[in-house]
Amino acid sequence: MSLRRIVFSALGLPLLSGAAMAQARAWQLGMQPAATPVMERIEQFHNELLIIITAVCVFVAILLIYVMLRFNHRANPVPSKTHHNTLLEVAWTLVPVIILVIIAIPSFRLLYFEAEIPKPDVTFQAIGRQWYWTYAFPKDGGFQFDSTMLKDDAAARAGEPRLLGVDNPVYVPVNKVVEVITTGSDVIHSWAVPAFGVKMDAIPGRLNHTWFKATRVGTYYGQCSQLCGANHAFMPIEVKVVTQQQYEAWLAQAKKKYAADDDAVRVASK
Ligand SMILES: [Cu+2]
Repeated sequence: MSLRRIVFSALGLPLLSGAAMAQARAWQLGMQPAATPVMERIEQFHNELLIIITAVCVFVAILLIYVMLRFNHRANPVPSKTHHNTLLEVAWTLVPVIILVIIAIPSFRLLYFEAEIPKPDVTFQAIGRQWYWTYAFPKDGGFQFDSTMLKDDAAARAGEPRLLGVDNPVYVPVNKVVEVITTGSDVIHSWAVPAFGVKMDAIPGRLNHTWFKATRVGTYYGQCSQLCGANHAFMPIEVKVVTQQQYEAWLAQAKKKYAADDDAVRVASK
């Protein structure tokens, strides 16, 4: 591994300048580069929290060191019998409350931003199964297909990362609001793509909604994030973010390729 790669990875910088390849990297510190407005805000909130936490830690450390030096047995042989100080007690109750409120306000703002789905341009379903994903496009053509992990040798041949590449990735257009409806067909799974800031449980008998708007063309990887059985670690997610024209071309061929596979979905979407 080159020094440049180690340094870039440690700083969390993408090595590729053009199309993004979003996946975990060796020596990575921090999160994958954000590729959606939601993830950008998560990252910003995370950084703001780090500042607050660091300030609190430094303050408490300074207090501790002061107490250890100023009031140890040698420096202060006769301790005072002071107890109760109303001002101090009110202060050390109120100040943490104020800090928590300062954290809560942007936190709730972010939660609402994630939860309120803008009008979607594209909607697909991600159906978790033991142990692969099925993607359904009930609005854009009424087809569905399975997306299973590539074996090591097939991944190497296809130039896909090991344990993350799939046979049939899901395609979405860039800069468009994509709504993802998740559900499970057997046990609880979770559809999660770190660079999108998306992690939504896929629960049998229930439809969960989430969304993302990828702002950069590229390939984004994720994994099932809910322990779902023996092959939980081997049902990766691969999302190709492409231009609108490329998406429409994919849609046209996907309709032909997959529509005949499942009559039930075709009927349900009519
Ligand atoms: Cu799973």
